[in-house]
Amino acid sequence: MVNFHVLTLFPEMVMQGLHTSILGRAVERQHISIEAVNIRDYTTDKHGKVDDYTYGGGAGMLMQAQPVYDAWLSVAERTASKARVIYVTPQGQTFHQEMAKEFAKEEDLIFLCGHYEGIDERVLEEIVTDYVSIGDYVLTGGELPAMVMIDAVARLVPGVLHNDESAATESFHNDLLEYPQYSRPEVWRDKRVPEILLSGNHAKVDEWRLAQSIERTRQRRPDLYEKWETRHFQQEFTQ
Ligand code: 9D3
Repeated sequence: MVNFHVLTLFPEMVMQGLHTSILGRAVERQHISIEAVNIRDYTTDKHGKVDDYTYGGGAGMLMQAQPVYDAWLSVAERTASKARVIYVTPQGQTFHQEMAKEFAKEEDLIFLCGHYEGIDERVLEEIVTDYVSIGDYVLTGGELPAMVMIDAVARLVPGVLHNDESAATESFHNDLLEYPQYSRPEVWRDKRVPEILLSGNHAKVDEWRLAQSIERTRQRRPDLYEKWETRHFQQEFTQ
């Protein structure tokens, strides 16, 4: 069970996006829970304002510390005090699968989504434990990155996936891209399904698929291929 809490100015976006398909089913079956906390609900400003100009000048507005801190407090009061707070920001470490595996071990995860030019540094120093980005391109806010991370973490929580869609078991194959796959018909626009796949020889099929994975990775993702090769030869010469 992982409880995801998202601090955001756009709670509907998060809730709509994360309750469809597999994650919707996982919420119903109580393998995960997802809550979006509207930061605006916690402002003490009588007009509902959550942003203001930056000290020192410069373009744009900044999210103020008070509503962010009080939104966080409302969650922190209900969770273990040490719950990680992930600030999704272009200035963070780039999210990757190993990080998803680590996050999947936590009971509660609090995602903080920024808007405008960012958030007052003082509240970040107080509450944030992890600064994480999803890659080097510019988006309009942190909601989509938070949703991407939640999707990647949630599918690793036991019970979320069915057995046949289960997160692949650990092996050196994990550093390789998947092999090409085919379904009916046997011939489509004069293109035949590779003969080996119709042979019924499972050992030969496995061998062919591995060779395809290796070649595809070498061509499309030379960076991954190098990683796999290193691991492959390490495994061969240890034991
Ligand atoms: C317009 C403000 N920019 C100043 C040069 C900085 C900026 C702040 C906030 C740019 C984009 C955003 C909104 N993006 C995110 O909050 C974000 C993000 C992203 O844009 N790309 C990849 N990962 C992430 S995680 C959060």
